[in-house]
Amino acid sequence: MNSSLTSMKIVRSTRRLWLAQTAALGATAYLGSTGWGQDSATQAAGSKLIVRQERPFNAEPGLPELVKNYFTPVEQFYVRSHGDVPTVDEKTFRLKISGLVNRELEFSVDQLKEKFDTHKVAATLTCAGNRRQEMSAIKKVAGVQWDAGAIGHATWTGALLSEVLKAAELKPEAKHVWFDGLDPIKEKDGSEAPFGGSIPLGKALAHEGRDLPSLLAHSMNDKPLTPAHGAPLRSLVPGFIGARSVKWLAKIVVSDRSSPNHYVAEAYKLIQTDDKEEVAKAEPIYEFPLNVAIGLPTDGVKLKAGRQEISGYVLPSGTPNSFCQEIELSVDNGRNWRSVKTLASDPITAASTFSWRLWTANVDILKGRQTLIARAVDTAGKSTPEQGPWNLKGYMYNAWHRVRVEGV
Ligand SMILES: Nc1nc2c(c(=O)[nH]1)N[C@H]1C(S)=C(S)[C@@H](COP(=O)(O)O)O[C@H]1N2
Ligand SMILES: [Mo]
Repeated sequence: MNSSLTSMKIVRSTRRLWLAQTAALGATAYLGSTGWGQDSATQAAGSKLIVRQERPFNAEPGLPELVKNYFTPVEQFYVRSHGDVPTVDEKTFRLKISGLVNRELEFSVDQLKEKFDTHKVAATLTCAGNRRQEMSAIKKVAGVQWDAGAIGHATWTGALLSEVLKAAELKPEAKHVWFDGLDPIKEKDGSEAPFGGSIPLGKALAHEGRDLPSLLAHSMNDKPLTPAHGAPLRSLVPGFIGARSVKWLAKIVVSDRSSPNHYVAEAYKLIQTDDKEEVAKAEPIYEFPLNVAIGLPTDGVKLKAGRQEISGYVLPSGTPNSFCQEIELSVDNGRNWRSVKTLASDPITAASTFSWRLWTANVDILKGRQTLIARAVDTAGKSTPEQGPWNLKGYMYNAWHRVRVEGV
């Protein structure tokens, strides 16, 4: 393994001749949207998710199950979709790369596997709307009302985005990389557009040090992506909000600016009102923030007074070089705090920079009502705030996580 790479290189490709060929742009692989396709229905039936919205399908695991596994099984991995799962025929599917490149390229998934080295990265994916329920309790926020389960940790396997971009030969004006999915989303005005993401070029090319490489991933937890999670191909951008990891990825455009797609140019911004000027001025959200949550017990439960095991997750921020320094837990609504250790079994390596850690603590639950609180501090000096702050779309909520329980 090349030690400068923080991902694990699995396969060394020997076929390099393809660079001499220029790909011709062929027919689109999009076969239309069938809504509840058979695969997604089967997946939903076999899954262990709390459905927040049937259509489009949005679901998250129960928190006690979520915090049991360092690698989240796919049946327990949250699904966040803005439209229906598109039906994609892998035989005709092509990823096309265009824009500020000297060579427009196009690949089937098999060609991507043949022509580029295969890398595996462990990374946590989390929705910017994770914990929106709590922000909504401050002041109602529209959108999927997520508890703290719109997060999951997996391994992702595929080609390095940086290598694919290099093969396309970037022009000097290149500054951003756009991703377009194959799921057409109906806008209020009746028009249809695919879900899209966008990341700065620096992030797209990152492949060394503390910044993990972005992937064009075809597998999750060593199995081909399921339809709900973006089969046959998605971008996977470690450290960035889930919205930048575009599912059913069929088109990459290199540009001098960020994508004009609604989900970059308007949605996924921290705003207080939907005033057009305010929205236009705000920057798209990229990195996710430091976050900590209690998974067990859950809010509102009764549990036996006495010694109890509490467990949860902590997510470092997506800023390279900042790590979670301390998790603190209070069982008396914030009067007393104690430090909590993450599980030693969770690997803490360069290759897991943007990965969550799980933690447990044994605490004494008293008879009667009490509030458990978790908070965290990182090496960049950032801490999870006591409250809010609130924003119109309910993004990036990382305030102290409070769980009210009753000891009996
Ligand atoms: N094409 C497409 N990609 C998408 C989305 C989508 O609706 N369409 N949702 C995004 C959002 S907001 C998140 S949080 C993640 C969720 O990925 P998952 O469903 O695999 O957990 O996918 C992202 N990629
Ligand atoms: Mo999301």
